[in-house]
Amino acid sequence: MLQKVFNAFGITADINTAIPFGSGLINDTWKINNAGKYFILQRINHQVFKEPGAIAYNINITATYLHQHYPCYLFVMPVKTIDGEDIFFDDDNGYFRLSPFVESSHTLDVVQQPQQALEAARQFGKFTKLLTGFDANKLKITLPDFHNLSLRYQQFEEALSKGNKERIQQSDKLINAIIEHKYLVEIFEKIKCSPQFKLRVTHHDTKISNVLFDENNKGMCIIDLDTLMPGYFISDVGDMMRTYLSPISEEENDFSQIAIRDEYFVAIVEGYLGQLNDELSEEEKGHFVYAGKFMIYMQAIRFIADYLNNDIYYGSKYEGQNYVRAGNQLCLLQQLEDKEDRLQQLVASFSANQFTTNNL
Ligand code: GN1
Ligand code: MG
Repeated sequence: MLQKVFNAFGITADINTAIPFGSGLINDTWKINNAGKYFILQRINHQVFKEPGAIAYNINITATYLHQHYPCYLFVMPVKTIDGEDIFFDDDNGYFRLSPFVESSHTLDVVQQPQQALEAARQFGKFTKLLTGFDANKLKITLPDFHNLSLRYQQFEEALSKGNKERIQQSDKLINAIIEHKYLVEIFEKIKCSPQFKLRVTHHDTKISNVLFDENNKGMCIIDLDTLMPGYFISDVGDMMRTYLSPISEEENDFSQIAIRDEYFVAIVEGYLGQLNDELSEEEKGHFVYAGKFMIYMQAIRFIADYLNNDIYYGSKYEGQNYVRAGNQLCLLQQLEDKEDRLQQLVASFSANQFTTNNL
């Protein structure tokens, strides 16, 4: 499968040098050693991203803007094919994109120190901040309604009426927990109508493995711009909370290990507001903890809906994997709710004492 792709990008290395890389659920990723130069090759999941050209378009227009206004900003630009295309399309195997592997960079799969969360939050905040002068509406929508919680809830209801009957019966506890938290959808509905909430350039997938770190463990830049779209800050802050706060991931089935680590929350606040404190409205900052609840809840809905629909989206490596993931996320949501007031106070006091840093 990869030989044609290698040829298209002018990679002369043996295709066996392509090593599967990372742990993403949607795209396939390989690391390639082409005569000592490293690249990251990705096959874009065309079932999910119906218009891969839109991803390339978004990358090109943001790169152009950043290059003009912030020439020192490290932006990992994909490599073109020999024919000058952004993406290689192969009838049999789909869409492929190649990026240089940034020398002396590394990625992390798990957040193990608050400092790593701080660096990551700073990088995601910085990216949105540098693009505040760029009209987010120029971006193409690569995944329609990706973080539209109202629609996700409807999809969950649809799964309840049309999904696997046996699984529906067996999931009643989780289903009820989702229904009991519907107030989170109502808050989202208000956000969508509020002039206090702005649509900005938003990454929409802020997990730690989408940040490049240098040898001194400083954040260098962010990667994986597939879901770069106009969005609300709650998407980026929320997914950081969802994936950095707990010591264990969405895959863990021993829920007793799930916890909200305050010091990681503080790191996210400091990193993100350190960049965007002046840009976010008071109303937005007042929803900082909501951001985490929003993303965790949405992920729980997506996992349980997928389970009820026989795992057609996320797939599963063992029976009940998406059920476990949904339960895990609901447990995390409960823990965040338990600490909500205190965490939101931390945001208020940080925000009041902090000015946005100018050290770009
Ligand atoms: C998917 O493929 P990956 O792991 O980067 C998903 C995210 C979810 C995540 C959960 C396009 O991301 O929204 O948060 O799984 N991406 C898409 O692990 O659906
Ligand atoms: Mg991704």
